[in-house]
Amino acid sequence: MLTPRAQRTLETIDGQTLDEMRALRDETERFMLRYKFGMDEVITKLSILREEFNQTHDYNPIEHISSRLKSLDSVIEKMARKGIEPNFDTIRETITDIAGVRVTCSFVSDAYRIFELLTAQRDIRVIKVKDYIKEPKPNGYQSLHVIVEVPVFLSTGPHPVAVEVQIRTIAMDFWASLEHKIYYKYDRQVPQELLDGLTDAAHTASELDARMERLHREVHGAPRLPHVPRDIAV
Ligand code: 0O2
Repeated sequence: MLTPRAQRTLETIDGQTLDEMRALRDETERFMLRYKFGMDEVITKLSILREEFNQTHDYNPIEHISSRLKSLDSVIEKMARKGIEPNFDTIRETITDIAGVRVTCSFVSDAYRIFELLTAQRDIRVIKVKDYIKEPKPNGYQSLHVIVEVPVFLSTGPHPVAVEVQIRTIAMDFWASLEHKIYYKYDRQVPQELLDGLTDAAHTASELDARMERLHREVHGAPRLPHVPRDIAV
């Protein structure tokens, strides 16, 4: 429902401007849809790996897969924060996390294995890797991030689409979701004591990951996972 002021503003818009607004809306929808398709492709790839592992190796390195498409508001906010030009080409080149997929694994070795299996696929192009497991952020955040490009085949031909994949353990994910909630609860002004507590908890989570993996190996032996052929044929 429009406010009276918005209604009056709308009435002052001439036909040509209205057509331009509609065209912009349609282009924005098409732009966002490509990210959804790219995201769906990556999810399918990961789901296939998960099912195959279950069937063939009787082992499941993936606990959970989730995804999200950045809202238009968040894209605009990031655009403003980065000071980039408001056009689709620049957004495509600069904002590479519009489509996001998160993979939660049981163990750290699984996170790296999934990373290798995904990025070895021939139709995947790795754009950027940020290994916050090897080098955690100062606040303690751990996760393996990779921006991949996948071809989305539309009626107009193939369109490369960037998708951010975050791969982490259950413990890392638990920490990150709590930290995220605290961050927003305090409107980014988190008291130092709480920040210190979070960093400490991140170390505990990391130790837990190491202990759980050691225990797992004691029971099951070193993981008997398949060799990753580079450049897996499609
Ligand atoms: P949301 O809501 O998850 O989308 P860049 O894109 O490279 O210019 P950016 O975005 O800082 O810079 O990249 P980075 O460091 O790879 O972080 C991207 C995403 O990782 C974030 O997206 C978060 O999801 C997650 N992340 C990074 N650092 C932290 C952290 O300290 N705590 C938590 N909880 N998550 C983190 P968004 O866009 O911030 O949020």
